[in-house]
Amino acid sequence: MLKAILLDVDGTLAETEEFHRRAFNSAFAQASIDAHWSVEEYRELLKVTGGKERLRAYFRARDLAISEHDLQGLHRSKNEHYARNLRGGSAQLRPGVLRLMQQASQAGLMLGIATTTSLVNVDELLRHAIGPDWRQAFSCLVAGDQVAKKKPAPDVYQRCLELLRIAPEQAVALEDSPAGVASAQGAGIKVLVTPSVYTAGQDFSRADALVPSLGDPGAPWEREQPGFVRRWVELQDLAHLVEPREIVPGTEMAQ
Ligand code: XBP
Ligand code: MG
Repeated sequence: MLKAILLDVDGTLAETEEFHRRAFNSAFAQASIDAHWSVEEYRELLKVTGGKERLRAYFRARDLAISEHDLQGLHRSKNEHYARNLRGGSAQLRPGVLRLMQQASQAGLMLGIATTTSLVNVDELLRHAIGPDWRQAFSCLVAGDQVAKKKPAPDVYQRCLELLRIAPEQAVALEDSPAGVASAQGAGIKVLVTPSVYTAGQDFSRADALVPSLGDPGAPWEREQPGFVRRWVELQDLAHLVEPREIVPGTEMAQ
């Protein structure tokens, strides 16, 4: 039986990666580092999960020396710009996120966060999108720096399962990236994918379900999606990922 919905943050709860990209560029400029990440370059760079890891990989690939101390400082500066960008911008939750969260709570399901991003960034986003008491909506929150390995490793999801004391088949993960799919499935959890602007068109053939967004009655999908009764994701659709609909013998071929 479904007991928990585990949510990725960047790209899944909200389209935050553009805010991150601009913040990286502001941090480079502030530190007089000759680097500027374009949208196309950032799409590739996102394959390295985690902001510090992304910076490290970028400098290493160009043989640019940067001390660990300076790298940590650059990442902190990026997060400060990110927070400022979010405050000044319009970071909203993606369609259907709040509705499904409310439906899940009303149905007695637990909500958890399993993310690669830093804790300060989760706080910044959800304080604006949900309110100062946002933390109360979640039974667990595991961020990248709290585990040994970030996504695509299964660590964040495994830690969520431990904290919630549930089995993998009692949870469903919501993700937007192939690394997120690998991470959740590595922990034995079924995944529904809603690609984000930065992951659209990537290979999601391993996802357990793939839809354009969670959708909403006020923002339905353009067309029906196989396996979904409405033009948005209902709580029942997530429950069916872990408990497939019963097939009554002899009715499989019925018209
Ligand atoms: C996505 C990421 C993050 C952000 C930056 O994480 O890869 O690294 O781009 O975050 P998720 P930090 O989708 O799992 O939330 O700079 O805070 O690491
Ligand atoms: Mg993501």
